[in-house]
Amino acid sequence: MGLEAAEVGLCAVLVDEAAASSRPIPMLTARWPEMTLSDAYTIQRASMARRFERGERLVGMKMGLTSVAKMRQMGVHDPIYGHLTDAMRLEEGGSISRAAHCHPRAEPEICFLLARDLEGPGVTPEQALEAVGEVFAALEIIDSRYEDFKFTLIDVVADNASSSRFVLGQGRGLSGLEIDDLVMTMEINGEVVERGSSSAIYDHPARSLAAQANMLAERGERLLAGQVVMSGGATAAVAVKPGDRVRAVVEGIGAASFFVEP
Ligand code: OOG
Ligand code: MG
Repeated sequence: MGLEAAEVGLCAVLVDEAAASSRPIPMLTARWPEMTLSDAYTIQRASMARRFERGERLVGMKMGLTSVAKMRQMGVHDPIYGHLTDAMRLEEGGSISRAAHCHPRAEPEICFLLARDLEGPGVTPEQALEAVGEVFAALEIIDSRYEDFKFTLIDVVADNASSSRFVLGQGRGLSGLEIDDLVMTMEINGEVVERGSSSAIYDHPARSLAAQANMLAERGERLLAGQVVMSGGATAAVAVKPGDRVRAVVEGIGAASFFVEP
């Protein structure tokens, strides 16, 4: 049992309009308790289709809830994915407006740029790494469209995994770099607010990338050369406020930063 096509369409409008207006909405499952996880991914795609109609372009994907820190913080214990568009990309050092968000939070991540297509099922972390052109220290700005930043697994999937913006630092190749246990920190206004290791990202960020390819295969889709994939927050996310300068540093890779307009 799941939702009718018209209900899927309505849910896509609700999350899309909540994002566009920065006005949080009640969880969709409160109104549609029969919604399935498959419905939620269909809603996610329908909401993305609305963005594409407005001229946004798909530039990649993101994994979420791949670390224990994030699962604990959100009370949701299964990895999920979302879509990233060109409009979500913030240039390194760029600024966001607090008013354009519901309740923004930042989290330190590692991002991959694919040099080759990656198609599941059955992609291993080793195969995933072979498709990578560059890695980046990254920050994700998540902004759940649900009231109080509270959701179930199904709700957060329908809401494109809380995706709002993402920032990439300088990229580098993988040669001479092991990414399984790099120190990752997040600073706000020069103070370290979170510290972790890249091993927190699904045991290994490459395992997250492989999982992204394998999850897409369930819908007959694949990752394409030129796309980016955010592997998931290594630590809990932290709320940001006007005037904050946020910076993530990943050992051996680099740093990414953004600013919240005062
Ligand atoms: C869901 C998205 C999680 C991550 O990196 O774990 C995510 C959320 O926490 O709102 O992006
Ligand atoms: Mg994230």
